[in-house]
Amino acid sequence: MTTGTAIRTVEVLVSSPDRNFVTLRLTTEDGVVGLGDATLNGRELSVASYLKDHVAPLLVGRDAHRIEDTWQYLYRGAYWRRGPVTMAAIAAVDVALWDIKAKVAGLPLYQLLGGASRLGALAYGHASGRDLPELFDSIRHHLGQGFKAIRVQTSVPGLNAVYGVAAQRTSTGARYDYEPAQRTVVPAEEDWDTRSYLRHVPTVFEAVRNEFGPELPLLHDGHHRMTPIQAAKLGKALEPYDLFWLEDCTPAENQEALRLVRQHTTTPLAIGEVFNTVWDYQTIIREQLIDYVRSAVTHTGGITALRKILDFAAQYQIKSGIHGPTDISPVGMAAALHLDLAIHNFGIQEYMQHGARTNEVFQQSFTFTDGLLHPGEQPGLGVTYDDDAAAAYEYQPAYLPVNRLQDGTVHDW
Ligand code: EZ4
Ligand code: CO
Repeated sequence: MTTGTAIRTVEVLVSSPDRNFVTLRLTTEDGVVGLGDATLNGRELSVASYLKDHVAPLLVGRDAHRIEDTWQYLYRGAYWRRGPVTMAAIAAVDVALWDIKAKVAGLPLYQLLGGASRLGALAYGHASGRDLPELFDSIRHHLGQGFKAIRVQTSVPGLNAVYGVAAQRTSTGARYDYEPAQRTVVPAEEDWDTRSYLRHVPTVFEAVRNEFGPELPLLHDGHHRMTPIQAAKLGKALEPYDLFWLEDCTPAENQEALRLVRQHTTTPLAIGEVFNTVWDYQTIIREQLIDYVRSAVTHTGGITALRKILDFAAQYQIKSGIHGPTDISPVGMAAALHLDLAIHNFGIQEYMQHGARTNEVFQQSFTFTDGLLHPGEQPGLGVTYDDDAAAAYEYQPAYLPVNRLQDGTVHDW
């Protein structure tokens, strides 16, 4: 090792511009800076502590170039494997090391991952509405912004607040950007009824197809709420509307549940935003029970680990659909975009746009043109962190909602 690439400082930065973010900043003896995203929505400080208390002391003096070795050292070395907190912490280190390596090479990160396989990454945006007119407005708004694929979520008659519908929270003024975490000291509660949902959703997709025609790729997120047989029923009911994918139809910790869903429907399935290692995918990839891998770089141990999952998936013609909500920081999004550009089995990239305050803290070089995202040509990830801007936005407790059935039973959110 040349001493210049030894890690000199490790900083864990917590800021809350539009929402909470945990960012890892590594600096080498030569002064090269690498950023990693360690944000775990609603549990941010646990990852910050994991990094500060248990990882930072192990990194100082290590050669920043040894990415694979550092990954294995942190994963195997902890003895306690997997889990969202551990894997978000490892991801932050991994992405920061890739950022450093690419900067030392003087290349945008995607060049180190094999170079560009496409012009850019097809992105989908989040349209939503309480009723059809509001939903149609939101779809038109996204089409106007250049989106070529749209996720569709709506309210369900009889329910007060449903996952994915921005307009339910008009007080924030965030008309089109659905932001589930709320800055409250205890989680907000939402209500749920699967039968009402199953009756309503196909009527919404029928209306959207009638209005916008057969070409537009449409996606939908079931957000872990159905049993396998309910998911099978929904997939079947949505077949006439030719979805790009149905996401998280079941909680999917039980990978075998997908066998039942798969037997009944040809609607493509996407799963994995809450998964954190390849082991969560072992059965569903090998048995070809899904079509898209939904993991975020940030929650799956970084570029090193997600690349391996996607290479495994590629053997079964399963494609990527990397998670990209606003709780993935611009650093985590940039990492996703470099991977999207380089891999062969790219499917689609989720793109919820960050707010103005977030963009002030994280300066970015990505572009969004004709529906395609591109990470830009700056060496490394192409993201810088502005400490002065961040200083104005201190951490605020925030939680994802909790879901209850109408009789009060806690349900998957
Ligand atoms: O609810 O990232 O597909 N996107 C999603 C997200 C998740 C949030 C949870 O933190 O399901 O909106
Ligand atoms: Co989702």
